[in-house]
Amino acid sequence: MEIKKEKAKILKKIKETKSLKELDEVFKEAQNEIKNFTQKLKKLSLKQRKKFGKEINELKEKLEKEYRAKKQVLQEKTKEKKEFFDVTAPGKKIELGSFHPITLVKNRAEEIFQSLGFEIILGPEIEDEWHNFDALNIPPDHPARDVLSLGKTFYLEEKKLMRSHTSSVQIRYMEKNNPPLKIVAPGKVFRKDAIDATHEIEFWQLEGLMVDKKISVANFKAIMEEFLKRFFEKEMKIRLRPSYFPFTEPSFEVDISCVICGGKGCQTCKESGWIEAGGAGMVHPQVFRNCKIDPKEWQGFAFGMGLTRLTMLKYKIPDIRYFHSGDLRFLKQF
Ligand code: FA5
Repeated sequence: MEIKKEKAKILKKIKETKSLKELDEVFKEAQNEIKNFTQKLKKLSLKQRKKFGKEINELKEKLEKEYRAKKQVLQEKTKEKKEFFDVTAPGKKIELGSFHPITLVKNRAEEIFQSLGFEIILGPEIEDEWHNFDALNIPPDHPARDVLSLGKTFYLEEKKLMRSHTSSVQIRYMEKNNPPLKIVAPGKVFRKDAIDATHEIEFWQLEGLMVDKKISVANFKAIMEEFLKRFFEKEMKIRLRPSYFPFTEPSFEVDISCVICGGKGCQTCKESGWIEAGGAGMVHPQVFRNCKIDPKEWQGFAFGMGLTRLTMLKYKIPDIRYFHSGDLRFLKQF
């Protein structure tokens, strides 16, 4: 039996096939040929049967292997043909994202303060007690430092914490730099506040610090009014209310004339005509001493504005919870 000759013939044919249909035909033909060989085996002696039986099995295996391999090649080719690329078809529009409203406000605030000569400084979100509290003259028994449910600070392991305000950046900067200083530090802060329309547990603040030989509250008022005028693109009034922060003396809350009603009184400002924008004050002498700056020689103001609240005012967003909602209907408006 001329099995070897047949084998070479079959493999050559498979190699030459150009379509799946043709390949199947060659395969079937070869299978029939193998069947013929098997039938002829019966007539042979035991010794010959063993010899040719082995050869037939080898041929069968080889045929199947080659058939599968060629089939895959032909299938790939037809797939490629089907993937027709129409160069004249209009392109797919790539969906572009946009800046989050808080980022827009942060960028604008940075731009304005930079033009007023302030440097932008960033600090870490994970802080230690020294920079978030002690150096800011906040005593160990202050309610904000309470680790139990009364406190508003998120504590981590090894006395680390999520900063509860950006005032920690003031300390980091004053420790490393000598006055005169003029910086703003935007960033995220974290507090265990009950969430409602105006409170989140993660929100943005913008810290400001200006230290020089003769800095007064008048300088602060002028800078703040200029910033607000440019930010809201209209004349803004501010009002300083006496307040208390351990790291400033005197301290005050900064109110701005209501951007919704212009000061006449409305729902947003609870009919008062004023909206609270942040805290501020003259840097406490002890804070200067903690940073190795002589309070007899230097003085300055510091402020901490709620950037998230400022964003709500700028875009008239009635509820702070929209910011983290991930709702595209909200985000696509900016
Ligand atoms: C402070 O955090 C002080 N570090 C500010 C400061 C800096 C005072 C420098 C003096 C000198 P206060 O806790 O009031 O202050 O927060 C400042 C502003 O952050 C608030 O006026 C408000 O606009 C915003 N804010 C406070 N809590 C939340 C909250 N849960 N969600 C959103 N905004 C908040």
